[in-house]
Amino acid sequence: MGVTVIMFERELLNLIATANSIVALNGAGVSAESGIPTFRDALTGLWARYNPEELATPQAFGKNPQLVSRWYDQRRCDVLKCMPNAGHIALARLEETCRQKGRPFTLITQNVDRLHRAAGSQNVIELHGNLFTWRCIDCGWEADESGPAFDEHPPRCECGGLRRPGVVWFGEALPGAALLKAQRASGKCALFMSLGTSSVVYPAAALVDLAFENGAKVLEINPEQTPLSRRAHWSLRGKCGEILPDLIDRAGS
Ligand code: BJW
Ligand code: ZN
Repeated sequence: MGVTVIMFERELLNLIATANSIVALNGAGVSAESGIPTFRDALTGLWARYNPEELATPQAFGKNPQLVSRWYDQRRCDVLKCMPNAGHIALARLEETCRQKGRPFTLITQNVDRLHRAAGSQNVIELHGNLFTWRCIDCGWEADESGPAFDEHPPRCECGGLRRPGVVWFGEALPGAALLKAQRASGKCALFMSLGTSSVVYPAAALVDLAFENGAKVLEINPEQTPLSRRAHWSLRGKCGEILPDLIDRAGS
């Protein structure tokens, strides 16, 4: 088994320990170590011949609602078997430490798996919705459905309309209040952490620009290079579940 040894700069540790406002923007890589495939990972089994970017659209749902509904139901069932990993837990701990010290900490996630809540994070901004909320495309019915798989795909609403997952597909607007909160926090933070995201999906990928404009320092953690890597003040190559706990421990947070 490989051992990741990362030397953290004192400035970064100090910033985590003292920054008066921290934002963490998370992507699928944060949940990878919980066993949840990243969004752009090759799909397996039945889904191997599909491109996730083509399934996550209103057009795909309109064209083949059964296929899209089955894909989301499969993912929902898979996620229910997964636990938060060390990265999720470290972020929940950092939030708690910041809360005790009266320092604002904002966790913004693009993930739809709700694992941050399961890890104990209290304030999570879900930019792309989540897999557990469903809504009717006709009457506006909306509910949390965390139970077993449905028999019918897509599930039918009492009004006769189709129910769809409460996630944000390509071409759809993000939830306005969540986006505004994320933009406000990003625009006034001192440290912006971009964790486990490919930084290619907008408007989430533009939040870091608000942080840069405000003079914030930017930390990225990702095993791969991304479009943000060259611009970040620190771009650490590795897994969030390995780097984050160590980083937060050493910062004394
Ligand atoms: C690890 C790791 C480990 C692995 N540790 N790291 C500006 C420019 C260009 C295009 C656009 C633009 N503005 C808007 C667009 C269009 C579009 C877009 O961004 N397209 C780009 C792809 C080009 N955006 C939209 O359509 C958005 N809507 C919009 O803009 O609406 C405008 C509008 C306004 C008013 C009215 C109407 C419309 C909506 C975007 C919605 C995104 N939805 C999805 C699906 C959610 C549901 C689902 O899960 O099925 O969200 S797409 C998908 O991408 C998902 C993710 O949340 C999101 C981000 O992906 P993420 O998290 O970065 O995952 P990956 O897989 O890409 O990367 C994982 C990373 O982890 C990798 O880098 C690995 O290396 C790393 N990793 N293991 C740390 N252990
Ligand atoms: Zn309905």
